[in-house]
Amino acid sequence: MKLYYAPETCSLSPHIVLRELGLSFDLVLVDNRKKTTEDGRDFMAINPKGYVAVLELDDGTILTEGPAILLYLADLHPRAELAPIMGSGERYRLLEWLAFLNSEIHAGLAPLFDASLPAAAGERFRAKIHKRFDYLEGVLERQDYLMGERFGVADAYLYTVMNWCRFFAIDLARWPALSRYRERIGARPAVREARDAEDNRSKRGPA
Ligand SMILES: N[C@@H](CCC(=O)N[C@@H](CS)C(=O)NCC(=O)O)C(=O)O
Repeated sequence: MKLYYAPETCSLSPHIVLRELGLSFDLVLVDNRKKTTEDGRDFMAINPKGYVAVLELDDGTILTEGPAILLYLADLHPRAELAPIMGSGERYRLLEWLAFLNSEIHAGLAPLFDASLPAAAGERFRAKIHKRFDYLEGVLERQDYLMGERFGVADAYLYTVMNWCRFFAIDLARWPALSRYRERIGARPAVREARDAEDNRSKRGPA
């Protein structure tokens, strides 16, 4: 398998899950501005939507969209219990979380990367994100992980997008349970390995 990724982006979440599962995979660095891969290919030919994450299976099949990739990976090793099995009631709870993270947190934070965003619009996005974090704070005051007592794919996703807060001067200290959660997930060996690997490879820069 190959994971096409760009450092500090949402592709960190499937990267974490690949390592949590101990799967063998290659990382392919994408230059998101030039839309090229580190081995000189046209990234638009790999994902015409032009964004990471992309998972390429050994038979060449391309899978895009973070939530789909996360579920695909978790289902390769159901015994690791990073996602409830298909058909179970809990599976729908996980889908509920992935939809919330994708549409409310990921898509809620992403516009703040746009340097040309008018200040007033930025404030509206921030206010909405604050409300979503208030909600998450309430959940994480009662439980350690989004799905309850076990780490799972939704946690890899929330951890990844929450890390963007430092780029936008959103001080997580305002949400103590969320801050502790971020530290808890960040201390996992697979998470540290994924971050270190992206750091070291990106320092080399795209070829
Ligand atoms: N709907 C996609 C969005 C993926 C996405 O937003 N990728 C960003 C990085 S976090 C990206 O590569 N953006 C580059 C671009 O859109 O040009 C998903 O949920 O996976």
